Amino acid sequence: MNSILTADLVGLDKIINSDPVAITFFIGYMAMFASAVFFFAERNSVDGKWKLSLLVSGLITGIAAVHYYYMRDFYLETGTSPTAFRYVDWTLTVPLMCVEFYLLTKPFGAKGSTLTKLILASLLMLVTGYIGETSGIDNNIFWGVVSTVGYLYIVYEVFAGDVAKLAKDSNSPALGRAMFLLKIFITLGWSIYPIGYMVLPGNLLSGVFDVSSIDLFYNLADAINKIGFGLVIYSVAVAETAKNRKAVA
Ligand SMILES: *C/C=C(C)/C=C/C=C(C)/C=C/C1=C(C)CCCC1(C)C
Repeated sequence: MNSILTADLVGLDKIINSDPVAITFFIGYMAMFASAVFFFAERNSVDGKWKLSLLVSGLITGIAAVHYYYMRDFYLETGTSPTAFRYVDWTLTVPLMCVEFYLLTKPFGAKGSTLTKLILASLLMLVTGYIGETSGIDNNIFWGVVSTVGYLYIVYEVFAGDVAKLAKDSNSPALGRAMFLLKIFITLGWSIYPIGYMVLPGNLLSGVFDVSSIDLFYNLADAINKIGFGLVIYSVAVAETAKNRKAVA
């Protein structure tokens, strides 16, 4: 009887029987999809340079929506974590988030080399994180530490490196506000990922949480960082657009 159930029916069954991981894949997919539509549609209501920022937010959530569609199916079919899909998603969307940081500071003189450094650091973080998740119990702490070096470099750039210096010299209240929030996302929002990673067998939090909760951490963090950060940029864009239009009128 079970063999005739498609992934979708199995999925509905699991969701009805409240499998929290399945539920967050399902909600994550819907939320990413709706956010992408929202960011694309709202491009028309903001001024020039912000249109590109909203386009990038739409791409980030749109790419995530497609991956969540497949990750949800993979999880429902196999009951295991869709690690490879997860890292393909991040390898596309994290560099795009670096582009978001760059676009915020570009009007104040950010250089392409800053963007390159951020992207290289994020690739180091993700490639070594993937090796750690797939290389087994003995090595995941080592690769997690290497990955954290890439993460800490990005934190450094935003708090004390090029990005921070440009924001400081800009004297722009709007950028100041965006930077304040960006720092919260990078430190608190992004730190949820390494906590999820530490649930892996052999790592520091293994046994404290069920191993399937790794996907709960990642799904929660993705919603906060992809949708939440997109909304923050959106609110700054709307406020700046209104201010400019008032100044012109
Ligand atoms: C939209 C996706 C985002 C913002 C993903 C961010 C991912 C991280 C900040 C991952 C960080 C990791 C570490 C710092 C160490 C352990 C391995 C990772 C890859 C989970």
